[in-house]
Amino acid sequence: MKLYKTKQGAILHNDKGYYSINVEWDALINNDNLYHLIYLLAEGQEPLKEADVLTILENDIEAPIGQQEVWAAGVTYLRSRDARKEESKDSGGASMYDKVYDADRPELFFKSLPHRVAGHNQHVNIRKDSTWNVPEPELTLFINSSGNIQAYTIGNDMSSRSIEGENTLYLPQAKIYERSAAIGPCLYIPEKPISDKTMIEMVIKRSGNEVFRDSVSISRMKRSLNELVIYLYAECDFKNGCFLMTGTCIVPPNDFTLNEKDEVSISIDNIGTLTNHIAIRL
Ligand code: DO4
Ligand code: MG
Repeated sequence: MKLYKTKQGAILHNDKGYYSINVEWDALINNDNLYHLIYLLAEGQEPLKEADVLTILENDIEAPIGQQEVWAAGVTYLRSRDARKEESKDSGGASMYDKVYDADRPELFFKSLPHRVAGHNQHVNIRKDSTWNVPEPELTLFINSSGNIQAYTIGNDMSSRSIEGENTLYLPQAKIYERSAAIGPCLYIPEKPISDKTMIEMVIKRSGNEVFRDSVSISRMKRSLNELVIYLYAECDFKNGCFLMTGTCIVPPNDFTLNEKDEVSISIDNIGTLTNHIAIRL
């Protein structure tokens, strides 16, 4: 099942059609059995007219977030470790990435407050003081306040590789700024945890032409999703639940940097596609 947050409220899509769910977003999603709850809320309701819903989904989708914080895991794939070692070799930070890749404790960092998060078809920013900017396509978890993974979405962990590479202590500036995170287009709420055969694909277009495409399976992740959640929840309470981006395995070549107006589309099996346009703040 997919749950969309739109300007007209929450819309559920299951194999029988689209249904309107009339409950406040945070109260709705912070549930211990979200799959069964929304199944029950849709039961007995008339499905919405598909043509109307498709117009709403085309124009009015919001990021599927309320009051939640967004966190991120780093260096969870070999590809990310190697790219980071390369970018920080001149600043002396490279060995950090080997250490964290092999350590018991994962790298977890705060990524965003909800007001800085973009949704599907909205813009994300690159920093004016950064010369090397990339999107990071990441499977993203919605974990409820009890620490259970209830849903999955697509995340874009926008990153400045020039700032991160200059000094590892600059990580918060490389990662946290206005519209440096996107999530969406919906929450995917399966009955069982998603398969590790799930594929992530990213396509970048410039002036309508494809300039980058790559895809990977989440089975290449070094750590389990539950392990990341256990560390995140060890000493933090999240009263509305939280989102956790689980790290990237797709890194464009070193001579690639995003330009204003590029279009980034990230697709994950069963969830859909999150598209964002690249912008620079005035
Ligand atoms: O250590 C820096 C950030 C890592 C990251 O964002 C990732 O691996 O996805
Ligand atoms: Mg990342």
